[in-house]
Amino acid sequence: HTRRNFIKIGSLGLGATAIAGGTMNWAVGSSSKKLSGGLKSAPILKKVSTYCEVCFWKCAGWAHVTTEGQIQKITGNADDPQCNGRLCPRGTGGVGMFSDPDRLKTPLIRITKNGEQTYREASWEEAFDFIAKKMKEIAEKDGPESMALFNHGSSGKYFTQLLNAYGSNNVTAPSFAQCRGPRDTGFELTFGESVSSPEVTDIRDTRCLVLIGSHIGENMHNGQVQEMSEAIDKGATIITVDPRLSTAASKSKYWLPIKPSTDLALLLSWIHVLIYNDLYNKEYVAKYAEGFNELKEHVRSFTPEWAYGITTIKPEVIRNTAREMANAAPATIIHPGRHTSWYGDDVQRSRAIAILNALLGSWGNRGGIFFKEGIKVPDFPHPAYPKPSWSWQDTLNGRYPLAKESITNTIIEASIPAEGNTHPIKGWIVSGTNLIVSIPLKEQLMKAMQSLELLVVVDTMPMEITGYADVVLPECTYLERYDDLRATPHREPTLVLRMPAVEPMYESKPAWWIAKQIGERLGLGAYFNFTDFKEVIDWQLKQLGLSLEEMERIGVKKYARKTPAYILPDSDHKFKTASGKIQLFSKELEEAGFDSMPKFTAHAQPEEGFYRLIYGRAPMHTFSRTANNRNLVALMPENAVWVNPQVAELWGLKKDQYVWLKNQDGVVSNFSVKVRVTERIRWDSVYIVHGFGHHHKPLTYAFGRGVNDTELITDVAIDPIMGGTGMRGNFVTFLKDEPKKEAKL
Ligand code: MGD
Ligand code: SF4
Repeated sequence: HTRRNFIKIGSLGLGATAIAGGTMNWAVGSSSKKLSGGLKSAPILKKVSTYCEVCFWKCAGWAHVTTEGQIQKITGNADDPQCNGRLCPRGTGGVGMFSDPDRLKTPLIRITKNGEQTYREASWEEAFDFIAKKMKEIAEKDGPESMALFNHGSSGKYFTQLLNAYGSNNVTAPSFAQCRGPRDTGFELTFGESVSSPEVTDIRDTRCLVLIGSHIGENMHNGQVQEMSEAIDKGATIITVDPRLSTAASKSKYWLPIKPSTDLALLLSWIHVLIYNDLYNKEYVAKYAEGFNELKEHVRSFTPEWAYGITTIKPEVIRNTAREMANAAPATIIHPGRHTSWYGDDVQRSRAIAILNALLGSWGNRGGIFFKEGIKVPDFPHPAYPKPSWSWQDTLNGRYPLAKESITNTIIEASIPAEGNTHPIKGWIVSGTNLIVSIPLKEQLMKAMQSLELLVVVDTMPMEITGYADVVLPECTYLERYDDLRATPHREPTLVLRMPAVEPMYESKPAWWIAKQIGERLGLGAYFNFTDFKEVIDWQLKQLGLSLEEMERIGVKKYARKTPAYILPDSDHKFKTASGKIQLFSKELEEAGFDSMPKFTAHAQPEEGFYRLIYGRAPMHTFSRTANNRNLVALMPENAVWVNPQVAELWGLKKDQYVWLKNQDGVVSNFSVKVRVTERIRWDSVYIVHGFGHHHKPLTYAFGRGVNDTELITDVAIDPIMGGTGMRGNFVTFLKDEPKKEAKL
């Protein structure tokens, strides 16, 4: 018996009334001309300031609005140092998010009709009353701590405020345990702070950039890509470590096609060469680091010859690349990466990367890692939040002692009733994250969703996650709303305004409004003491001595730095660790019962006939959120599985043939995937781009295109230090004929 059957929103014939009520503003930006049938556009009336929400680089831009109220295109704001006036293909195609005909149009409430579960269209009032009633019941029965929020993107902020006001801080996002958590933890342990987002890597002025599995260029973080091509033009050496010839690898002086899962051995051997060949920055290390002697002893035996046997990278290549790094230092960056939850020992790999940067003197030097600076935007006044009696830390049950942010998977686990589950979660709000595609271990996720007393999903699109909700709330897209000022610290402090270019389509509403309305019904109106979010921004700008009118005109406000970006000569710089010194040897790890310095441990390798499943990004898509964007689907409609020619021959696979993938646990992909035969991938691995293989029919553009890597990730190696879910220990084989499958939904 399932409490919550999956409901296909599109099968309900909903939304007709709403469509008639809204204006259809089709995008006619350059990338969408083909699709929108060459619609003639009216003259441009105004340019409205926004920042992009297609990924979290948040490039500042202008929405060009015609006299007929259509968004004709989005362009970059030339004053924004994060994009320099140029958007990436996804940012340009962002209008497709707004004009998507499959958008959620009205609130929906799950009902049972003739014994079948279905949704009915509801008014906002009804939806809010439903949610408030359930949230009150949960607070009374189990305490407000039993509500959790899963969020990603700008909208999460308002629901976080709602939950905090209600009495819970069980707020979580996949961006920690499924993504940058291991990297941030590794760098915090070493330097006392993380490398942030956008990363504080000084790529523009670097002379040597080392990429370990970070595929800048395919992983399209705008400013970073621009800086990398600038660095290449200026003659920087690029060294790329990747089992696949990524775009970055193809632009590199050295491509090290490493055996997957062995990166830590290469890193340790580089540390060995720097120390034992006297190539490290002695002055910097003596002045700013502690634990050098322990490190030297620790890496004594990690010679390039040792690493060769593990990584398949030749000893002279390891020595030469170490020398290149040292020659360019301190203008050398061993890039910390971003999506780093790979093998379960990812904090230690990130530590090794941090240590290399330390030995080269990168942090605090031009062309290495700079100190960020930002503008502090004052908080809009609100009463103090109540103190919850327990929080996400309690869902760890003593595990992952160095987790600084909450872990999606332990919140999911706490949502499954079980003996000994002393901190049960009973309700979720899910905003801006398609958990079905982003969270590995699908069975656990399904069980949790079946157990909940309330599941509210706030989204712009009928993504898979919406089919499990009790209530679905249609949020308007970033082009139709105000949001917080962008104030993320980076090389130059900036403020960016996002305001609505057009009125929200259909019945959709901004998240700040949704959170406020729920709050008011829960008696928490004092926490949302404004009528329109515009008031909040106006107030904040005034505190900063600016005005909304000026920001509307300029979009981006740039400030001069007040603090130096690099360590000044003769300064007595203190790092943000407890002792003020870089931790080559980590006492904190030792005290928590972990290795104080990184060690290599071997990971499982594929059995015969199986290949390691590696995944990554494409420049036209972001996770699963763009998969139905018609502008971007036109550029890349589906993913393909990259297969080495040797393997293709062995299996008799031809270019463009469709195959199913089956993993080590017998899980078969939902759909078939096109074969791409290429020398650019090692024979022991296959590669697919993440975010495809949607099985929700209302996503008319995304449905059935390509495969979903997440459902093939059934073996997860959890990092004991911070709970990151290592997802790269899964192996697949090919099925050429359509497998018999049970319906999965
Ligand atoms: P998306 O898949 O892009 O990101 O995973 P998610 O956070 O789930 O889904 C975003 C959701 O937000 C979509 O449903 C979209 O329609 C909705 N949305 C878009 N704009 C708005 C808005 O303005 N408001 C609201 N309310 N909703 C909006 C990302 C996560 O996945 C991350 S960060 C990483 S790094 C991991 N990557 C990854 C991987 O590479 N491989 C595998 N197998 N799993 C992964 N999981 C992680
Ligand atoms: Fe948007 Fe591209 Fe910038 Fe990301 S990098 S914020 S998708 S323009």
